Amino acid sequence: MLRILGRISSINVQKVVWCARELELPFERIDIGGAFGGTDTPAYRAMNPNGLVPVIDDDGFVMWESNAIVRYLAAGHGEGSLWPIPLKARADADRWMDWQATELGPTMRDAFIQLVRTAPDKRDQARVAASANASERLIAILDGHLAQCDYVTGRAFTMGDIPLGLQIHRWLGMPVSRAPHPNVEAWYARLRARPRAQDVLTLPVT
Ligand SMILES: N[C@@H](CCC(=O)N[C@@H](CS)C(=O)NCC(=O)O)C(=O)O
Repeated sequence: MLRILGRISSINVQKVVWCARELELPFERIDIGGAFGGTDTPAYRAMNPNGLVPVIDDDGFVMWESNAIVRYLAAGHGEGSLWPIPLKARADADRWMDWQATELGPTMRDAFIQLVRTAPDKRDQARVAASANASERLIAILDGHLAQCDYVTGRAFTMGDIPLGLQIHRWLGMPVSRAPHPNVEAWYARLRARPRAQDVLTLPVT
């Protein structure tokens, strides 16, 4: 059976859990990382030398890096659904996954760390403002894109929606002032209505 190693409070673990649920894959998740610890042991480092979560063990195939794991599971079990068959649709899903990992995620990180993981009296408001303002500019790009489609690659939900859906879940769960982005909000509501998103898109942002 698929084993997912990582605490569920991690956005990167949430991607893998949501993907596995969408694909109806049975899995076992083990709490590792954060307050649970366990990422410094030689056994864990042998699986992931970065000492980060998530890691999967799929019948002996060990893999780290969340978006790559989502692609692996989608390719193996979701051809024509999470894994679009037309090359251009798949490239489009890939593009939005990479944009989450390299642009929106890192841009939002400072605001998240300061507002959610730092005591109010220790917060660096300048970092919050810079991160939040830059995030707003990126979310406006996503909003413009979603004006033309229901999901990031078009009419159907794909793997491309998973990392970004969770990033926007984080944004909407943070105590930050936000500009309205009606197309992003409508898309997020569509994601939240998915039965297999229930256990992740309802998690508190911590
Ligand atoms: N690029 C990696 C990043 C993984 C990562 O940063 N994981 C964080 C949690 S979101 C982590 O392991 N933090 C340390 C911990 O939880 O102990 C991925 O997408 O899998």
